[in-house]
Amino acid sequence: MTPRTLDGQGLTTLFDPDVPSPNAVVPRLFAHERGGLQFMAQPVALSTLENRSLPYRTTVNARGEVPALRLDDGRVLTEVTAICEYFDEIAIGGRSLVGDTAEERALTRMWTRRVDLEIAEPFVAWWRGGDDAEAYYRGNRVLSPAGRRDNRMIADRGLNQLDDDLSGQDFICGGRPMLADILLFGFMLTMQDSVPWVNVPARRSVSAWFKRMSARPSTEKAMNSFVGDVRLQPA
Ligand SMILES: N[C@@H](CCC(=O)N[C@@H](CS)C(=O)NCC(=O)O)C(=O)O
Repeated sequence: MTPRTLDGQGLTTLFDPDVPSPNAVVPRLFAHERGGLQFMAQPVALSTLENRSLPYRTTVNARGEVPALRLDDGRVLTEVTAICEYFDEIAIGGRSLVGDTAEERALTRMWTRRVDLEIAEPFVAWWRGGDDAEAYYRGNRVLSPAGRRDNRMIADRGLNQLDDDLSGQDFICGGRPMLADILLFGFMLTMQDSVPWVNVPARRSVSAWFKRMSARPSTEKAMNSFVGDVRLQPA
């Protein structure tokens, strides 16, 4: 991967928003934790919905969402878990954050899917069901105000379950932070002010895990967008 231009043509380019949105922070955290990566980064003004503009939708992501990773052959990867797994495979050196064996990879994917479906997606959908979200998206997303209460109950239930699952262990898949931790933490970190019920002291294991993740150097770094020629040393 040799960077050649800044316009994202012929390079592996991450389209990264100008603000720390939940989905965008996930590959950022992952890249900082994983290291051994080199790519270009091009900012997208999420704050003014540049991601919904015709040029972005026709040249980068027809779904109008961020982040997106354009590969050097021109194909575009979206879905943060796919981007993270791609980073994991192309990284040089360091240690996989998905797993070193078939069993570890399967367990990481199981937990990643659980925390995404049972917690992250529902609490973001709860926020998206409110008036602030309706005003922000200006009709660019199908929101579900009618399902707001259900989404909160689904996420609360998922968090209660995770509180039990995390009891007696430091991270979701065991001894070190993996993709599942990074996905859920990225969402909780960026949404904690907008969704105040997502991290409460009463869920002691989740709250201790959140503190543990917050203390990692990658957390502060991930609040800033990647820009230009990004080179990360193996972690
Ligand atoms: N399933 C997608 C979701 C991407 C997504 O919803 N991104 C949000 C940012 S957190 C976005 O683009 N929001 C602005 C919009 O929908 O206009 C993924 O995994 O990447």
